[in-house]
Amino acid sequence: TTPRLRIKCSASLSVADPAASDSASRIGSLSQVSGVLGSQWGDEGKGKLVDILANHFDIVARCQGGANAGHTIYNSQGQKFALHLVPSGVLNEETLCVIGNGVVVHLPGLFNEIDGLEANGVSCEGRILVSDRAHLLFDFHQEVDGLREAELAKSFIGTTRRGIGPCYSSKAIRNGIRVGDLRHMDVFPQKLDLLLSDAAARFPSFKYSPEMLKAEVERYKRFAERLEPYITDTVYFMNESIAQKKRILVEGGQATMLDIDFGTYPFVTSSSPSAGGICTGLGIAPRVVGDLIGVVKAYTTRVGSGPFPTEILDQGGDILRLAGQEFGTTTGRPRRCGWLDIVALKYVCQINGFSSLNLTKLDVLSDLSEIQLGVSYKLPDGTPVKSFPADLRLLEQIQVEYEVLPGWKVDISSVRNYADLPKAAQQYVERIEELVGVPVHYIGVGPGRDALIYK
Ligand code: 2SA
Ligand code: GDP
Ligand code: MG
Repeated sequence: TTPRLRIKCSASLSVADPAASDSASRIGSLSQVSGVLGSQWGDEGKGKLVDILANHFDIVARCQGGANAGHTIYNSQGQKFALHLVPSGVLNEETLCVIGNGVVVHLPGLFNEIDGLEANGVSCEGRILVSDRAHLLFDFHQEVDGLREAELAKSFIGTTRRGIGPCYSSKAIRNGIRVGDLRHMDVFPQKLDLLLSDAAARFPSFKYSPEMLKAEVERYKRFAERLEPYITDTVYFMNESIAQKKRILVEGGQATMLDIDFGTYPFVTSSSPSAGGICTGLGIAPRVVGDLIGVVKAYTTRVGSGPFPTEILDQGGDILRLAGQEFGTTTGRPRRCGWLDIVALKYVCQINGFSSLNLTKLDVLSDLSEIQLGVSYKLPDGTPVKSFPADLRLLEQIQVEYEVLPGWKVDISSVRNYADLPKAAQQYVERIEELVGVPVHYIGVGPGRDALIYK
C-alpha cells in the first residue's frame, strides 16, 4: 500500500476567536521537525498534546520504547483510546504514523491495537509504517521480564512486565531479531532457537521445548505475512520526507527521568526517552530537529520503584491520585504522587534543550488551598545540592526545600484563555517559568482535546 501523504499548511486554523488565533500562531511557529517529550517520570499527558498537534503535521513518529507506553487520548466525540505502540497521531486520518528503528515491537500487541482501532472506526490501512530495523519483542521477553523482577525480590524495578528490558538486552548483546528478519523465514527458526535457548539456560523455570519453537515459528509466519505491507526502510523514508519539507512530530514515550543514561538508574526503562533518542531511534540528523516541547504535569507522579524526592507519603498523595485519576494506562497500577520538582525539571530541561513546556493537569490542583513547589535540594548537614544527583545513596538523604504558593480554589476546566485563569493559577505557572527558565506555551485543564490553553 502506498503511504498517504500530504504537505500540511501549518497556519490553516480559523482565527475567529482569540483562543483559535493563539493556537494558530503557537502551532504554526513550530519547526518542521518537532518533538514532544516527557519531562518527569512519564504519564505527563504526552499523548494528548501529540493528538492535538498531529493535525498540523504530516507524520507522527515514535523513536523509542514499546508497549510499556500508555498514551491516553480522546477524540472530538469524547471517545477514549489508550495507545501503546501506535503513535498518538492515528486519530487524525491525514497523519501518517511511523514506528522507528529504536522502538521494540511486540507484534501480537501491535495487531491487537490496530484491530481495536479499526473496530472503533479508525482506519489504519496504509497509515502505519514499521521500521525494518526495529527489534521484535517476543512473548518470551515478557516472561523473562517477570522472572527478572521476581529474582530482584524486594529491590524490583516495578517494570510494566512488557518485556522491554529483555528485548533491549537481546538487541545490545546482538542476538536480537529485527522486523526485517521476517523476510527471511528460512533462518528465522535458528535465530529464535538461539534466543529461547539463552533464556532457558539462564532461568531454570523457563520452559522451552522443540514444540514451543515450532508453534512460535508458525505463528510468526502468519505475522510476517500480515506485517509485510507495513515494513519500511523508515530511515530512508524519514530523510526523504524531511527533504520534501514534510512536517514531522516525534512522540516520546516514558520520560527523561526514566532514561537509561539520565534517569534514576537502575530504576529506569531501557531506552533513551530524551532528545538524543530522537536521532538514534529514527536515523535523522541532530541539525534537522527543531522545537522540543517538554510535557510537565503540574505535580509529579511516578509508577514503579525508585527515588522520588518530592513524593507525598501521607494522605495528600492519595488526594492527588484520586483527583488526577493517577493509575497506570498500561498496567492499572496506582501512581505515586508528589509536588512538582523544579530541581529535576531544570536538569531535564538542560538535557533536552526544550523550547517550550506544556504544563498539564493544572485543573487537578484546583481544590487545594496551598500548592508546594520543590525548589532546591540540600544534604542533612545543610550542604546545597546543585543538580539532580546520580548517586542513589545521596538521593535517599536529600532534603527538599519548598516554596508554598496559594491555591485558587475554583474550577478552571472550562477556561480557554490565559487571561481568564485565576490570578493564583497564573502566579503558579509564571513562577515555574521563572524558576526553570523555559516558557510555558500550553496549559492543560482537562483530558479532552479542547481543554488546552495557549499562552
Ligand atoms: P519498563 O517496563 O522496563 O519500561 O519499566 C521500567 C521503569 O519505567 C517505568 N515506565 C513507566 N512509567 C510510567 N508510565 C509508563 N507507561 C504506563 C502508563 C505505565 C503503567 O502510561 O501508565 O501502565 O503502569 C511507563 N512505562 C515504563 C516503569 O514504571 C519502571 O519504573
Ligand atoms: P502519557 O503517557 O504522557 O501520554 O500520559 P497518560 O495518558 O499515561 O496519562 C495522562 C492522563 O491524564 C490521561 O488519562 C490523560 O487523559 C489525562 N490528561 C492529560 N492532560 C490532562 C489535563 O490537562 N487535565 C486532566 N485532568 N487530565 C489530563
Ligand atoms: Mg502513560
